Amino acid sequence: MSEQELEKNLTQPEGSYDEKDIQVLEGLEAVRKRPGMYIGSTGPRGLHHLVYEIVDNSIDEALAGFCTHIEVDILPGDIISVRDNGRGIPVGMNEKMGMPTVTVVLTVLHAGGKFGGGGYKVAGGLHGVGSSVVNALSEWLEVEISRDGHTYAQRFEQGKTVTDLKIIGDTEETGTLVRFKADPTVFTETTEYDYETLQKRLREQAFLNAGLKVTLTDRRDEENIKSEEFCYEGGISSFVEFLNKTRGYTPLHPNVIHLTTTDGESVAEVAFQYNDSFNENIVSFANNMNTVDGGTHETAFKTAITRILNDYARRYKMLKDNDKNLSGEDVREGIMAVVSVKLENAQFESQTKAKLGNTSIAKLVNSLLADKLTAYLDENPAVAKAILEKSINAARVREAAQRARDNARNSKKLSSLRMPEKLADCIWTDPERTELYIVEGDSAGGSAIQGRDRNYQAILSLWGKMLNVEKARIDKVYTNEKLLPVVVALGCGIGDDFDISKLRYGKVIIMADADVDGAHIRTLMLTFFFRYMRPLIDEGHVYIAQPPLFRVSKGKKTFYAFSDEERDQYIAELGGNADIQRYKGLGEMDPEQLWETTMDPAFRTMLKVELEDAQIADETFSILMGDNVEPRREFIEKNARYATNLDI
Ligand code: 28F
Repeated sequence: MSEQELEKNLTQPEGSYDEKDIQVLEGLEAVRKRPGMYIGSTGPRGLHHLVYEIVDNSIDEALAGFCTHIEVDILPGDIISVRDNGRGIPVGMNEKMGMPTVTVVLTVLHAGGKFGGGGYKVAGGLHGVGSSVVNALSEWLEVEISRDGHTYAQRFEQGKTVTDLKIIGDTEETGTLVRFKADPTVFTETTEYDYETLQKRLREQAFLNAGLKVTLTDRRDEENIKSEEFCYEGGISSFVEFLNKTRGYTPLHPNVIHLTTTDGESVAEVAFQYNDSFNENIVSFANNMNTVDGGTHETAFKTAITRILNDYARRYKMLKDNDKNLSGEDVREGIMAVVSVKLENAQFESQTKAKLGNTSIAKLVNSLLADKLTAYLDENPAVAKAILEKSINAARVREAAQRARDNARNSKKLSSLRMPEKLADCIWTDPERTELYIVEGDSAGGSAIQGRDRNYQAILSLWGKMLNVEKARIDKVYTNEKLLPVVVALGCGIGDDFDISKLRYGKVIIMADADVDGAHIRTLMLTFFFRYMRPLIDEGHVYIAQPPLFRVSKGKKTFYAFSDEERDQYIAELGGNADIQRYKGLGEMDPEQLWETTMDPAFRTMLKVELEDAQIADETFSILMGDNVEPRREFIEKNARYATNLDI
């Protein structure tokens, strides 16, 4: 399009406000009035969704086969820049709207937004509908289109067009560049991007789009620019390898099993590789969106793989005729799997739009596995053997755990009739009002028993050798001297037997020393709750007590400090030289001090344990508590910023 043509097209008689402009303004207003409807929230999640919406459009251009590289930059001031080398959003005049197509794409609110279960991006590249939403929620947004020998530019502020589309240069390149600054009056909590959050999402998109190159660069600190490139020819097979590697798992068979099939516009693709852990990890996607709550595709995968592995075990006499079938849980022990489906008119359930509802795709996943997994196992007997030996072993252990549970139940160990001798119970019995402090060691336990309010505070002193549940199986839990008392005291069972309605205390508070040993027991206890009593955490019953680190006193005045900074503040307030007592352990505090500083609800500060992202927790537990050292070292180097100056 020539300059003259462009000029001619853009001039609109002054003041000719017509229904098209009103449509644009009403759309903007709708988004700015209820942003949560379009991006989920205006908190950090919603802020990062702005980036995903723009990147998704580049991904669509890649799906259409025209884009091979997407560059995401975080610029100083938390300005986001996304560039793709696709065809470039068309700049021709859209007659109906009386403005260039690119302006329509960026300012007209399209029906069926992402959260309305928007359509599937078919190979033709039905581009996502999020650009106009991002534009509306940005303080400013600039777009540069390279195509037809020119580079065109246009600027918007809070979604309103503030410049005409104009040619700013000539180029042989093609592509789209979008730069935007999130509107701080909308994102009032924060407009600061989290590098790891973007890294996780962009890496995921690179895995899901084999061969697509995605780069992420953080330029916020000019002295320390960080850049990473994600490009995986192996697609979701590489994804499975990555997930096993980052959790420090050792694969049970050398190659990832990768199966795919298409039926018209629908695609079903699975990749999985078993590992030496006892955990089940299945990550599923529909149209490249992570279906955290699963859905028909994931359920179909689980059902099919259980049936096919049982069939194989029977056919090859690995299960005798009178053996019971392997359960879904047995078959999925140690599985690392990615299920990715693409379909038109994807229907998402659950308020977070993270559960796929289409039943048609279940048939496709089922037939994919029935045909191709069976064939694969027949052709790779060594792999089949490795997998089935693990599943059959898991079944044996499950049966042993069942027996241990039954025995435990029969021997009344688990029944609530007899509480552990180490439990100093409280008087009230209403879980809404009672608390259980789980305390490491008898001395701290003693102080807590004396210092507590016995009406509603029960104390369980832990003792004996702790079990690292990450490396153990469920039957070991029933016979572990440190964990069994916790299970009995809480009263709600573990694993499949867990029943939150039987919980005997409303708050379960882990109170351990502020040193490395305390951190260790805290992590082990949290791992135990995470693996065997997950609703306890999900429903917000688990807390971590925060004992003071220092006692600062001078004359009659005494303060308790919970950090180095607080200590120094108190010293200054007391005019310099004060007596400082550093608490090495809870046992050093007398009961009154322990009550005043750590147990009195009127004064104490406690951390409520919430699993913002179960996947991150799962990965963290596996790395920290698992067998392999390498991933743990990487994790600590990456995360433990103060590991060096721990004064042990
Ligand atoms: C950094 C963000 O948004 N890239 C995009 C394209 C390419 C086309 C397109 C987009 C309106 C409804 C047609 C070009 N040539 N990156 C991006 N690249 N949108 S968004 O078309 C949208 C038009 O459908 C494109 C031919 N067909 C499509």
